[in-house]
Amino acid sequence: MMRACGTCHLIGLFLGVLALVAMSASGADETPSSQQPPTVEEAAAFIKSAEARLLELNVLSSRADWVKSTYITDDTEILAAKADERAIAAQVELAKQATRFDHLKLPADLARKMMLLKVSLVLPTPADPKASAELTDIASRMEGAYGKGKWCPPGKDKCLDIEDLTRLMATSRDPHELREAWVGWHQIARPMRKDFVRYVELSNQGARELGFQDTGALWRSKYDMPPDDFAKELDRLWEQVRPLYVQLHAYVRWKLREKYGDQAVPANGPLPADLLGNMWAQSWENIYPLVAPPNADPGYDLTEILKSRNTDALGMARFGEHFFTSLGFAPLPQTFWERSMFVKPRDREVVCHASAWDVDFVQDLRVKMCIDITAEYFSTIHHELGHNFYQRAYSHQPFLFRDSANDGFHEAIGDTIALSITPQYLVKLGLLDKAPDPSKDLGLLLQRALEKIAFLPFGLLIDQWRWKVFSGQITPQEYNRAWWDLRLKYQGVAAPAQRSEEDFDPGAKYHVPADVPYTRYFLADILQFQFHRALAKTAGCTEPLNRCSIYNNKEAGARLAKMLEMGVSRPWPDALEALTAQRQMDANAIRDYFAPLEKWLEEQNQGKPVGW
Ligand code: X8Z
Ligand code: ZN
Repeated sequence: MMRACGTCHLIGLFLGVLALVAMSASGADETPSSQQPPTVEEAAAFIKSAEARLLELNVLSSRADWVKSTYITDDTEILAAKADERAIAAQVELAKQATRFDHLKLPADLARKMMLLKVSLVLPTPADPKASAELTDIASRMEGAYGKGKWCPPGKDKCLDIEDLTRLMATSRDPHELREAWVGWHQIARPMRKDFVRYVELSNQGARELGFQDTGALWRSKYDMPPDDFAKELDRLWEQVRPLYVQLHAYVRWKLREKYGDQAVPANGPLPADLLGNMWAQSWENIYPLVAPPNADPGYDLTEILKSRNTDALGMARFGEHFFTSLGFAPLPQTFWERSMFVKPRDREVVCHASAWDVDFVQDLRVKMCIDITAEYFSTIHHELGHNFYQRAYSHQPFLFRDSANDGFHEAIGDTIALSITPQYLVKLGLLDKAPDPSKDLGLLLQRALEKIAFLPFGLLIDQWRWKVFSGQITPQEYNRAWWDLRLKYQGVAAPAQRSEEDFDPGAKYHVPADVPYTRYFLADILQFQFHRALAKTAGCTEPLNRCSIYNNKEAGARLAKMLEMGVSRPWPDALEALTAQRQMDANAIRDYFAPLEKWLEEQNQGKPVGW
């Protein structure tokens, strides 16, 4: 139903309790009053033809989007916008027609498909053709603007794109250089602000025509529970993990003070966003060398190993595929290797932000990435392949069920596999001679926490901002201030330079101009540890969770496949239960995984300020 990541706005399926009340009143139900009440047979025929029509239109828009994302020009942007508009308009029309069957008692599968059809748009276009075209044009243009974004340092002849800047943020320890790069990149978003304001207006209009209060309400309705309950569920999960985040934050703060000085990093305050090894301060693993525990360093660096073995981009993808085949999944199709984009082309603009595609919704699997040979990209390729293996696993489902149980599941699969990249696994692959002894686990845990625990508040806050923007609680005059308020509140991070409402810092993060909901990554961060714990148990691992790898374990593979094959045919708690025997999302798994580290952090932080 969707390309995972990237261009997910077409039909990001979502489930849940629906407020389509306004629909009939808005004239959506065009059934003449003289007509007989609809029958179950009519409902079945309606869904059958809807699925065929949506499949055809979405394949076409996938193809147009693929070309646009791998060759950004004015023409490809327009062609993609047109194809997207057609597919979305059809979906909107069908969603409105489906209300005709609202009062009919339907078999469970059919009822679920009706519900999915009605609630599945991420970018709801208004019925007015002019407004609809304007909205899809804007969406296409904003993603293109991000893809083309560059910072040209004054006095230098080379402009830097986000890949160059990602490398710089990851490796530079020069605070002046880091700040310049940070400020430079954030400038690319300023011109997007006007488009974004209009995008909010138009997509809200579309959401209201579908009976939702605004686009945020639409986005929250996709989780098999009332939207307000879902928001509360997020708060509950965040409260479960916050104490661990705060400990990590405090520890990193005093290490950064040691490195950059008391002036640069306040004792009790937020961390400067440019000193954390990542443009968005969303994960901090690149500053591991600055914070590594004494005597507990694992003593190897995967980036160095991959580079010294001359691993290339394709080789990285082969490692990822190999993990999945070791679990019993069939190898990727030949077309995957022929049609994917693994490296950044030299001669054209592309959207480098990694994404995974299933262009024909059956087996035309592809990734689109600009791979660098680093440990970070080693994880990312596993992340992307998780999407592809999920897509293929549910491809035998009817069209409306071809999606993940909820969007957090889609994001969690590849990451779950990446949790199995343990030193013992690297030894099996021949990448490492000897696994470090258990006394070094602390270093490995800290490395992982810098990636996974640091990410949690970031994963949450992007949509906390967008939901308020869609609801009007945050107005365009305060976009940027509200953004930094949330970054302070959740992450305890501050802008490294003066900001104003001339800036549009949210736009410097891919998923905002690309219209990709972000809460899914927060959910995935929690879910992947639940999945890992369950699969490790299936594989018979009795060691601490960070030492468990499901590599080569066919039982774990079969259990995973069973959940993936369900697609979105059942409410997500059913899918979760199939894998984990739990029906609730539960942050205890991630807390348990990091428990030894948490204890150590608390000891380290004794007598030091905690919080901001
Ligand atoms: O966007 C992604 C994936 C594609 S779905 C590379 N991620 C988020 C991000 O980069 O911000 C994965 C982790 C979070
Ligand atoms: Zn993803």
